[in-house]
Amino acid sequence: MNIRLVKGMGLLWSSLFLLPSSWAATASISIAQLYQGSFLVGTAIKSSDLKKPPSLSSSLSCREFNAFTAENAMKWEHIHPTPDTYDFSMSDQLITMAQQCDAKVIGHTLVWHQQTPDWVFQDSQGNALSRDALLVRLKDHIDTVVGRYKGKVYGWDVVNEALNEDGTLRDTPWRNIIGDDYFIYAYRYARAADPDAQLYYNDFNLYKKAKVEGAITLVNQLLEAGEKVDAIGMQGHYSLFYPSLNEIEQSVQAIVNAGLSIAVTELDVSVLPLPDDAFSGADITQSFAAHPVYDPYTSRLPEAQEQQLAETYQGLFALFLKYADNVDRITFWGASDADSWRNNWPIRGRTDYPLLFDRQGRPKLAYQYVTQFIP
Ligand code: 9MR
Repeated sequence: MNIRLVKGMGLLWSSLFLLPSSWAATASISIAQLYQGSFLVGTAIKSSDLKKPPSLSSSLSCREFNAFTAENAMKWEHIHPTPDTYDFSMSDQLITMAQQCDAKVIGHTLVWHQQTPDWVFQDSQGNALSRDALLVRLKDHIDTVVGRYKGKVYGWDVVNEALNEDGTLRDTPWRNIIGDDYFIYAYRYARAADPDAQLYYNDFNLYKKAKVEGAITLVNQLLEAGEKVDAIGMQGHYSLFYPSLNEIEQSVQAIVNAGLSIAVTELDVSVLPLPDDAFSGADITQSFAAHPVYDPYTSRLPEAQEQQLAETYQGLFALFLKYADNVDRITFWGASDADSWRNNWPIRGRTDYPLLFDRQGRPKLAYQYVTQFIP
């Protein structure tokens, strides 16, 4: 067997290797510890976990991961629901939880066209804001949110999903009102509010050549304008059926060749079939009618698919390890299958199995594959 060690885990390896296959359920070494020295391993924290009292130190997320992203809590509609109201209850809780668990906090997200209330783009009469007025509003939001967590947030997804699939700039209210340079202001304001926080550009489907080239162009424009961008966030909403490892590697290489770093920001691997006309990625405006043919594993995942999922994850981790010098973090979009958004997209109410832990929070075969054998 050709075993490649995770950087810095040599001492741990010999003891792990002797453990029985059920070791993971009780092992005291977490996936984040195993990959320490290579990259952070994070998870998204759902809002319901941020409404509880701060005693989550024994939770799965706390035990296994060392970077936390709020799945929804820091999005504009939650953190800044009306012009004069900020609600920091859940985001403060995320900071507390991260401190208890010794995890980094990733801020998600400052500028997006989704989950941003309509009032953001309107004046008090409901008319479209001018460019200058929207820039003032954007600066106020970033100053307030990033400023509050200065020194406490490791990195921010500053602009999220600004690109079309062909790599051109998406039409959003931000672009329509401010103009093509809207993202330059976002990074400028973010750096001014916390000069030490990492800043990312985050998007899905970056395994597509045209889209990753669009992301690299966008980041280069920012750098040429004198702004700081620390990494491109490849979301990583994948499936057993797409993309190929080769497609992902081509994109990773394109980013590395451009001299940029990578953060895998929202990793999950759906096992469910999709309608032919469904689009890969994470376009949340997509929705299809439920049909049993698209929901085949309601009681359990058959062994063959469990195995395929494990091998897919193993391949992904082997790939990220190969480029570990340029990969800062791998964040899963959730911890257990029960919590995954993939159960509801692009068809509501399905039973998907996209993560490393099952519905009871027990490690799956995929967990064993990414923690034991990296080919
Ligand atoms: O997982 C999130 C889900 O709970 C929300 O309903 C959805 C609404 O926008 O956003 C999901 O997270 C998205 C992330 O913020 C940005 N990339 C795509 C993710 C999946 O849609």
